[in-house]
Amino acid sequence: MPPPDANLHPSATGLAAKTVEEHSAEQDLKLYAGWFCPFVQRAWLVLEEKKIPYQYIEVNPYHKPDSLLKLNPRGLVPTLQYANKPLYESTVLCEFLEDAYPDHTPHLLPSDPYERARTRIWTDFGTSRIIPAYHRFLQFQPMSDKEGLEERKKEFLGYLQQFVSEMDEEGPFFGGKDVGMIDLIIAPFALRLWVFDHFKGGSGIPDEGKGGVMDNVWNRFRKWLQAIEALESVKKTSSEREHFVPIYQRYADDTAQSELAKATRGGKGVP
Ligand SMILES: N[C@@H](CCC(=O)N[C@@H](CS)C(=O)NCC(=O)O)C(=O)O
Repeated sequence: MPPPDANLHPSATGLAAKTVEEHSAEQDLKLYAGWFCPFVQRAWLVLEEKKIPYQYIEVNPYHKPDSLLKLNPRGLVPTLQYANKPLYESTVLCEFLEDAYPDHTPHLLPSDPYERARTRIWTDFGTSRIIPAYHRFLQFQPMSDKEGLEERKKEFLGYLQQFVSEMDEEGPFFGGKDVGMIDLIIAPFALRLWVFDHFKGGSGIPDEGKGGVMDNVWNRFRKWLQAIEALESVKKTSSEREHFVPIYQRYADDTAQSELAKATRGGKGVP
């Protein structure tokens, strides 16, 4: 059984490769990253949106070089080195960048305290409900258990609908016309929704006009996703799809499942 990184392309591709190159010079702020990782992309998007100077350092978190383990004993990406001190956990990093670089715009949290708190509630909902349900759906096996697969899909779509219902009516972003932290925290996972089409027979998100009573919600979701996909920061941190396929291949392979389950029980992160 191959390890999770057996087919891992070693570096970013496409526009992301150019961004990596532009950020290869030594800087005080260092992002230890894996090009493929949605948690990395959260912090990377914040760095790019706010134009904070940083050095991008590609590491393979499944091989955990000493340089990474010294900063983060769990050896996960993203890890930041700031003034020679370590920081990790993607949502913490995003908030930290907002706090530590107050002169860098755009500001990504609402200035109104109520809206700021409300954003945190729904960011937490994303992290504690949507993303775990997304992974349960993606990892579900065996594919022959149609009922089980349908249940996981329903769970994921239900949470996503709840989240979308909380968005500003006009948008296009969660809080209105400007992109915010909450958008950047959820975006990396939304940008990878195509993996469900590839490996799980579809995400279940209905095509335009096919959402029945939920059509408004799905239209709002589409508007949000289009705005996310159009962001320069998203383009500049996205690698070519073909290199993601081998990483997610193990989620399509029944025989890979028991090994994957073992790996994830051991606290291993999933891309
Ligand atoms: N909760 C962490 C998750 C980070 C994570 O799971 N990263 C994966 C790559 S996408 C990783 O480093 N995996 C290595 C491993 O599981 O040993 C965060 O939000 O930063």
